[in-house]
Amino acid sequence: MNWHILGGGAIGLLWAFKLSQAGHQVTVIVRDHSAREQLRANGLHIISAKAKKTLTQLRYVAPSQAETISHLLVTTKSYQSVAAIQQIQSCLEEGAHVVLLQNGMGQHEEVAQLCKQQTVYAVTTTDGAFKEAAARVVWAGVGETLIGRFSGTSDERLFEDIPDVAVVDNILQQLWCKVAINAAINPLTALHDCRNGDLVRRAELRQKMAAVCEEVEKIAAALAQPLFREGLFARACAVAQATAQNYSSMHQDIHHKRQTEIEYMTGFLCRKADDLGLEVPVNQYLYQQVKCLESASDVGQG
Ligand code: KPL
Repeated sequence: MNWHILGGGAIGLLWAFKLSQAGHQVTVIVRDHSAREQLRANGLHIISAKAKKTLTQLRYVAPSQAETISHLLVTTKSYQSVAAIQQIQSCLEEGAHVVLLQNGMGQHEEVAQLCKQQTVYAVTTTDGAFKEAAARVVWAGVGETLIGRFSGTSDERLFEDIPDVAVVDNILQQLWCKVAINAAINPLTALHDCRNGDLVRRAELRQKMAAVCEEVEKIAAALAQPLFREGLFARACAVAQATAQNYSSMHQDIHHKRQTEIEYMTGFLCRKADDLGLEVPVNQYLYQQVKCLESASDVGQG
């Protein structure tokens, strides 16, 4: 297949590597001129526990240089999805496959509205990767990736040739579980400037996380959306414990003065609560506080 990847971050470049290893042709659409030039000049370096590889056969283009697109993988931040797709929309074939591999919820509906002629898929992953430089990606943790159709009619099965990927029928359920965990962990770590593990270790933060989880479960229950059998709080504690030394993605965004994905995590859940007429004061408060942190640190917009 001929894949285009929108977003030259760590996950986008990691997937450029995975798809190309599986024999696909890959073009990465990179907005930033200097990152694009470095990738073209030096190739892409992927460093994992097992191996170091340099890929020189990938193509890197600016959004304005994209050609016809049949398979598009979107790995931008959730809040950039619509604007990024709009930039290349005239290149998207009718019937193309648009795959969203991102944190958060809410952007899938927005993209489905934008891509009515295409089939939209959603993906969640627990792969861990970070960029050491524009053309160097460290694949820190090999995780599991789940993909499922979100809208459209195609029954083409994607990623079957990529290791550690499962095709699922219930991708919405997976997205809900992920967003619930993110809502439990990310805002609290950003506001209290702490590591994930502190949410379990410090009694006052543990209590706050319990309150967040209770509200999120109330929203999910009102939508008949099952979450975790053991309960959201128990699962959130287990995830915070398993990633105790990490700073959450929202903590890192605030630390680096970047826009956060709050609109597509807690914001998404608060909007659902609002539609249902449910009060979720703890989540509303965290949402407002993270927005305040973003404006106080004068974040860059995408
Ligand atoms: O996905 C995460 C994130 O940081 O966005 C968690 C699971 C909270 C791990 O840090």
